[in-house]
Amino acid sequence: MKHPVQLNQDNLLEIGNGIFVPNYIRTGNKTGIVHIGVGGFHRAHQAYYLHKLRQLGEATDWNICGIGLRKADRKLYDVLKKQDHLYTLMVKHPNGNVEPEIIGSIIDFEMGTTHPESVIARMANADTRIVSLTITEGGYNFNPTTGDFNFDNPNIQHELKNPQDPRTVYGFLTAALKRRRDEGLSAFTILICDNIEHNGDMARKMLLAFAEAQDLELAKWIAEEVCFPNSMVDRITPVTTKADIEILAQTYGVKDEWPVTCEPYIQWVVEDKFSNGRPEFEKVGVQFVNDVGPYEKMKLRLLNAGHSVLGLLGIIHGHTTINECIEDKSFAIYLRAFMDEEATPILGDIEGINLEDYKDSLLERFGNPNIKDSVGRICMESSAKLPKFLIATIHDNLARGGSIKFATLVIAAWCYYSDKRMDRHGHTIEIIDAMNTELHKAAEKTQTDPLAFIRQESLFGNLVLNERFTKRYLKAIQQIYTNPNIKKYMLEMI
Ligand code: CS2
Repeated sequence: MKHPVQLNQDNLLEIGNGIFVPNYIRTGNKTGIVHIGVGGFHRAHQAYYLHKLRQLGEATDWNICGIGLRKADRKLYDVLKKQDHLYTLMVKHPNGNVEPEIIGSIIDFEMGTTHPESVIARMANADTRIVSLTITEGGYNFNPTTGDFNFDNPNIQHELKNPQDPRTVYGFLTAALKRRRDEGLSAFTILICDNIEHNGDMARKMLLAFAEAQDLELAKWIAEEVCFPNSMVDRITPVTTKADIEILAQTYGVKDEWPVTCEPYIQWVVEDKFSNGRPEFEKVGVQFVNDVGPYEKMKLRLLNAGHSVLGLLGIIHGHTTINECIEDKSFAIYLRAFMDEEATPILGDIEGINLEDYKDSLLERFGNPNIKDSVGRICMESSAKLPKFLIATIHDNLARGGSIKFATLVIAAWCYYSDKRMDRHGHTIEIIDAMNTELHKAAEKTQTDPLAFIRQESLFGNLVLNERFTKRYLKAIQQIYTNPNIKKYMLEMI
């Protein structure tokens, strides 16, 4: 057993005896990318791609400055400051191998909650040419059914009246863009890295709605100058556990308080539309295309929806991880049936992609026994995910007369989960969701009003008015509420 060495710039040489460390100089360089929302995903994906590029001796001016706009970001901010913004990426292979690598592409971090002016100044700095975001599917402040910007949010109201005191991404982005315009600087690109169909177009619409309400002239300038490339991002990144931190210390001798774990697979497909240049990411495998739409849809409706299918059914059954679900044959077969019969028909042909191979690869990735992605992570924030991942597919299939039975059971399971907050054995489930209270309130009415859960219009639109859907849904609700042995109903369908 090695004595663990604290991860920081001074100790890199010593740490580098055992594992890969950055081979490039990290001080005195520009931060060309400002990234809002430095979670595990950003660190396993975009920051990793940039690190690869820097390892090739490229992209010297494109280092990342992380930004935290939530109080909860403070913990990572403190850890990264202590580690000179270095962290370990632990790639977990299906055969049990773990490949740790120290990533150095993030070189600075600012907290908007305590130092808003520093964040605006950083974004408005001439060196900044891209502002990228991973603020989760629920972070964009729009109504999932209408797609309209939510002006009722008190933080948004505050920012509209006090542009000098921003709180959300919208306030910060407009403050920084205004400063750039006033100083005669060119705009930055806004690059969205969250799982939302047409994520760039959506962000453009939201930012313009906000900016128009704040400053019409500025809104016009943003509309003309800022590019919002759509992009599809992909890498499964489970939540870091204590065991990961211990393995890293004991086996590899690295004391890192917050490493990131991920699968070997990585993909990024980006629309090649940038306001102010970009790193040559194609040199490290990023695909630049004219139309990301088909790739986004394929990923959201197969991978992300597939995760939710396993997550919600699995959590009620009592499975704890996604790979445990795949090891359970009935879950694997059910998932494949959902993909083949409900998701694939709405995707059509995608140039250069063999959907059968893609689905095979998803089952393999989900089954990676080393990754141990918890069903809890997948079920987290379902209210922000399901409208985009799964409910959209139900709407599409109702319109085309396609199958809806596999997805409908998942919606009924979601209702049961929100109502009882227990698995089928009666074990408590902790639910993390911005709409937790509303979901619970609606779901607990199910006994007296079986359609109560799907009457939530902002999530389901007008699904409650569709007889074909309600008939299926009522059957599933009746089954699960009589006996939550979910697998029984899954088996009846496959
Ligand atoms: C998952 C995603 O959040 C979820 O429910 O489906 O985080 C998924 O692991 C990533 O999008 C993979 O790229």
